[in-house]
Amino acid sequence: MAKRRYLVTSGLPYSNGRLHVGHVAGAYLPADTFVRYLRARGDEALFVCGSDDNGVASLISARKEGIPVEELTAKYNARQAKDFEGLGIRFDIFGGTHQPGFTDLHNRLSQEMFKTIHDKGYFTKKTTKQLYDVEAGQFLPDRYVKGTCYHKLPDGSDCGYNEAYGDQCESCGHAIDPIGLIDPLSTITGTKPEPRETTHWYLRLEAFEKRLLPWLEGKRRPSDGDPAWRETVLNFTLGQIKQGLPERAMTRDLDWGVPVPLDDPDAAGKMLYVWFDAPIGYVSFTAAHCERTGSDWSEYRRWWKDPDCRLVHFIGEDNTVFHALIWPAMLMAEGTYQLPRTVVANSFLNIKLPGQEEQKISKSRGMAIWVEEYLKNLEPDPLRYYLTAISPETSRTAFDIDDFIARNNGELLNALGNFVNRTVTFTHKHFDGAVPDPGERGPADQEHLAFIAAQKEKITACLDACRFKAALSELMILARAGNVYLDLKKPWAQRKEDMAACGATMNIGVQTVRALAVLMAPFMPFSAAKIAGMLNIPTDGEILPWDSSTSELVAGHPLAEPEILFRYRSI
Ligand code: B3M
Ligand code: ZN
Repeated sequence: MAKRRYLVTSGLPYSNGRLHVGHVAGAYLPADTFVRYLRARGDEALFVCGSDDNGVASLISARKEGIPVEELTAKYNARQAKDFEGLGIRFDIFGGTHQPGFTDLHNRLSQEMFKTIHDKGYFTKKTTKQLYDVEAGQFLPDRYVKGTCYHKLPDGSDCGYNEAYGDQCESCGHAIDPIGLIDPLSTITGTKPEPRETTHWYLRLEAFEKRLLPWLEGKRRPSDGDPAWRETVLNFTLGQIKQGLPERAMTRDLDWGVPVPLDDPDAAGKMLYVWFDAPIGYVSFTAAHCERTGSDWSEYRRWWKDPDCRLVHFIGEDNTVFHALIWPAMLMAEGTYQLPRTVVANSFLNIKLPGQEEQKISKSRGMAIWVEEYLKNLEPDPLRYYLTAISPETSRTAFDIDDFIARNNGELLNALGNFVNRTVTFTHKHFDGAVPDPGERGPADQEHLAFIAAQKEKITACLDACRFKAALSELMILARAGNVYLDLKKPWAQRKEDMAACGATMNIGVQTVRALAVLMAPFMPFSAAKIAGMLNIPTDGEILPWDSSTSELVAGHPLAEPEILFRYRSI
């Protein structure tokens, strides 16, 4: 297959907190797995991420922690980068929309895009009343206002829920216009905000409905080898377009962010909406990467504007509207960029502690499994394995501690680790640590080799379709088949009667281990590298070429000493 070129992004984490397993399962691990697979296949891929520093969420957290917002975002940017490193999630660049060394380029590219869209007439300038917190000295973003819901229920009575947020009422489910809330309160200062007039620039999304609709419809069956988009993403976005896309304000009254680049007194002191500049982070970090690797920053065009490059976004499902509607509309409005080829969205992860009900992850209730904590005690691969095995690809799933331990012991240790270990150990003990002669292969041997090839094809097809959970399950079928094959051939008995037959069995055992090492590398890179070490096979950098999964190690090839792959765990 001809070499392809991909730009892969993971949703930019807000730099106002630590990462938990839900984040990892949503936007980061599947993207890393995909990139590793592409590279193993021989494709060119650039993997870009960085923190989402601007916007009000960082300001509020900085206020809570009592530190300047620059310090807060730098702190969490560094901690998140370390978490990713520890999990083997290897971006080519991890930038930040307001990190030293990135801000200038980021602001310039963001402002350029805003200007272009503005000059093409896709913004409406509008003055409206919004809630202003006098004590905090700022307009209140929707999420930072609470009050009593003003909606009527179907039976005509008032909803009256008094904890409704400025964007949505969690009791009756209706969208809320904060200005209509009864007895509004600022969640920042607890004071009553007052309505004040303010001017903003609204992106006219309706102008793109006619282009977005067929573009998204086409993602049910894309051409050119791209995967079909998930139903959840398509149903949601197409539904939104059918309802009509309202215009959305792309500027904010804030003193932290990317300044609005207009020569208009009404724009003074305003910033771009964080969801306007955040996706441009993907572009500005690409440019920063080009600059840092010796070419010119403007080389980002090769990744963003050349139709040969495939842009793939991995995100959490709550970011769907921004990546599959608003961002493509921004790109259409700007006019010189490629549109995303694929948007892969995952649902959320719940948590189930032993003996307790399944719960939503919640920072405030302390209900989360933090990556930092996990990595203090445990290796990355079992987490990568588990999060892929339960991946919330089509709906919410739960991180169940008992299940995590059961799968570690039952699947990684007993099935995969045990197969690799018994094969390498036996070969050391009885064949001087060299791949035995294949001898004459019988039907069971041929069948097993054909099975390896068939599993490789299945795993490949699943990965091409971004169905990571299914791909991993096919991998484990191969690991179990390895054990079944050895149990059937009984090399420990063969050894006593027919050393050549025993060698033929172990030869196939070793070929299976090799296939597993290559095919598991995108999922569990650390363990794959260990197995590659035991098999003494060369890696191209960290890469085990995908097709080497079915090319045989020759008789006489020396193996290295076995190593422990996975450890038994209990609570
Ligand atoms: N910062 C992540 C979130 O909503 C958000 C992603 C931005 S991607 C351009 O949790
Ligand atoms: Zn309500």
